Amino acid sequence: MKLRILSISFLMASLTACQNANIPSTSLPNSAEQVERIQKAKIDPAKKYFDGQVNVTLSDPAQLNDFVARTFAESGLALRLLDKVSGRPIYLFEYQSEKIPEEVSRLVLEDSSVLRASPNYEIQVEGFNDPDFSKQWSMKNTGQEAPRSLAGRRGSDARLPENDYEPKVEVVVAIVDTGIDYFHEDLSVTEVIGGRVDVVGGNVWKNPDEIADNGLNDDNNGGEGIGYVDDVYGYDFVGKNGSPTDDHGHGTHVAGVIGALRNNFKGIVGINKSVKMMGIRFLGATGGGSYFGAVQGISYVIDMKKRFPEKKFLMNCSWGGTSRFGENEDNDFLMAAFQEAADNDILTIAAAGNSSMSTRYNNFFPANYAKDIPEFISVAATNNIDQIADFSNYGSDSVQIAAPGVLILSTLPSNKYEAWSGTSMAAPQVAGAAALVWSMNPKMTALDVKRALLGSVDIIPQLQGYVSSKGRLNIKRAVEGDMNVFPAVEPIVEIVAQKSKSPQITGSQRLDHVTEFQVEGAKDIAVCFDNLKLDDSSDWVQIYGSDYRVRDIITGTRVSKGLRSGKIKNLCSAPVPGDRIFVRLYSSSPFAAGGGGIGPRRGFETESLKVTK
Ligand SMILES: [Ca+2]
Ligand SMILES: [Ca+2]
Ligand SMILES: [Ca+2]
Ligand SMILES: [Ca+2]
Repeated sequence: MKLRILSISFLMASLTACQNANIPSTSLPNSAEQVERIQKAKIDPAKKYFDGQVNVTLSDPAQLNDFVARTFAESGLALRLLDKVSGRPIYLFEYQSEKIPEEVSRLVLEDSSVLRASPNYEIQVEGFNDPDFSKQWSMKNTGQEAPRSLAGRRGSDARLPENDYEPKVEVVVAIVDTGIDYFHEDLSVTEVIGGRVDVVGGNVWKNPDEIADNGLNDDNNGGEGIGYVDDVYGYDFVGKNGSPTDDHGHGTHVAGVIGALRNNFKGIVGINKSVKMMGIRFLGATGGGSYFGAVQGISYVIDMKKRFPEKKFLMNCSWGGTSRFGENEDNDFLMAAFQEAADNDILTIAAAGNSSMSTRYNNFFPANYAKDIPEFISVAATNNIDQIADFSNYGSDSVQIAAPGVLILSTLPSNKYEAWSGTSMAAPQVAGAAALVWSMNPKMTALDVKRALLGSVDIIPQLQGYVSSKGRLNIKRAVEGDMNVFPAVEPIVEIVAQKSKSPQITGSQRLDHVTEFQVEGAKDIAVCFDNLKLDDSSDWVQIYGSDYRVRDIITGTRVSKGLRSGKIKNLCSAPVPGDRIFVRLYSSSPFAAGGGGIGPRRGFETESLKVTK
C-alpha cells in the first residue's frame, strides 16, 4: 500500500522537474516516513501557508550565499531571497518545486548553518475563514438576514463555540438518511491515489478494516454469506452496496451541519472540528424508504459499535412517519432496533417532524420513541428570533429540545451549498453538539450526554410547553458543562376553575362546535379536561388561539389508550399563546358505522384553565 503511494509521489516530482528544466530534479529519498509526514501535513485543513515560500533563520548572516549554494548543490532546491528582517539573519525565500513548505523546511534544517526554518503561514483575523460562515445565522446570529428571510435577533442561535476542541475520544455519527457525498470539499480531504479518489482526511468515517473496491468483505461484517462488501464509508441499503453516495442531498445537508470542515477557506463551518460521519443510506433518490431499511441501517450501526467499543456512536435520524412499524410498542420492530441501540450506549437524535402538531397525542416515529427510550432525543426547530418554527412539531413531554431549523445553510452533493428548512436541519445541530460534548467527555454515557445537552439549554419563554427542556440548544454551554442550576425561572401559573360542557354527540350525529375561553392578561392558556370521550376514528378536539393556528389535536385513539371506560382526568392541552383559547369539537362521520347501533355519548367537560401570566 505504502509502496503504491511512494511511486506516485515520485512520479509527480519527476514531472515537475521536466516542466522546469532549469531546476535539477530532486535526489531526496522518499522514505515511507516522509510520505506519511507529507500526507499528515496535507490533511490538516487548518494550516494555510503561502505556497513555495519558507522562512529561514541562519546562525550567521555571512553564511547566506554559501547556504543557498549548498542547498542547490545537495538537494537541487533553488532558493531565491524574497525579503529579510533588517538587522537579523532572518530570511524569506521562495522556491520552485512541488515540495510542500513543511518538506522544504525540514530539508533546509539539515544544513548546519540553519537555526530555524518553517513554512510562511498565513495569519487570519480572528474567527473562521470559511467564506459563508457569515450566512450561518444558526451558528452565529448577528442579526443578519437569513437567506430569503427576515432579519434575525442577535444571539438567537445554537451558540457555536469558536474553540477548536480536540477530541479526547473518537465519536462516530451515523447519518441514517439518503447517504453522504463523502467526497464533498467541505466534508473530507481527498486525493487521487492509484487513479481513484480516496479520502485522506476530514470528517468522514472510514472503516479501518475494509479495503475499498476489491469486491471482498474484508472485515467479514454482516454475517456469513450476506456480508457488507467494500463498506468503507458506511453502507447503502437501497442499492445494496458499499457506497452510500447521496443522490438526493438530504443526508449531505445533515452532514454539513455536524461536521463541515472549519477554517479550510471553503463553504461553511460545522459544529465539530473532528468527528467521523458514517453514511447509512436507506432513503433513495426521491427521499423515500422503508422502516425495514431503517432497521437494517440501525443494526449495521449497532454491529459497528460492537466492533469498535472504545469509540462513541450517535445516530442522526432526520426522517419519520405517523405509523408505527408494528401495531403497538410490543410489536414495533423499529422501536426494538432503537432500544437495542440504546442498550449498546448509542444515542439517537431524531427530528420531531414538520406537521405543526403536538406529538404529545399524535404519533410521529421515530421521534416519539423519546417517550419510551431514555437514550433518545426528539428535536423541534426554531427560527432566527428563537420562536418555534411554524412547521415544527412540538410536545411538552414528547419533544425534548429545540434548535435552529429555518433556512439553515449547509452542504449539498457536488460541492454545492444551499439553505434548507425543517426539523431535519434542527436534529443535526443537536447531534453535532452531542458529538462535541461526548468527544470531550469520554467517561460519559449516552444518557449523560443527553442530560448535558438538555440541562444547558437557553431557557426561552416562548418555548415553554413546546419542549420539555423549555429551551433552545446552547452548544457552548453544553461543552463547557455550564448547567442550569435551576430549571428555569418558573412562570406564574394560575389554575382558573372553568367548568363547561360540550354538546353531547350521540349515535350517528355530526357536530362541529367551538367553545371559547378568555383570561385577561394571560401570556398563554392551556385547557384541562375533566372528562373526555371521543370515538377512535371520527372525533377530534382541536386547540387553537386567536391566530387560528392549531396547537394541539386530541383524537379518540390517543385518549382511549390505556384508559378505563374511555374517560380521562386531568388531561391538559398544549398551551396556546395569548389570552384566548378555542376548543373545537368535531365529529366527521357517523359513529355507528362499525357497530350498527347507538354508541355511548361522546364530548368533553372542562375542569380548569392553566394560565401563564
Ligand atoms: Ca465489510
Ligand atoms: Ca473490500
Ligand atoms: Ca450506492
Ligand atoms: Ca468550511
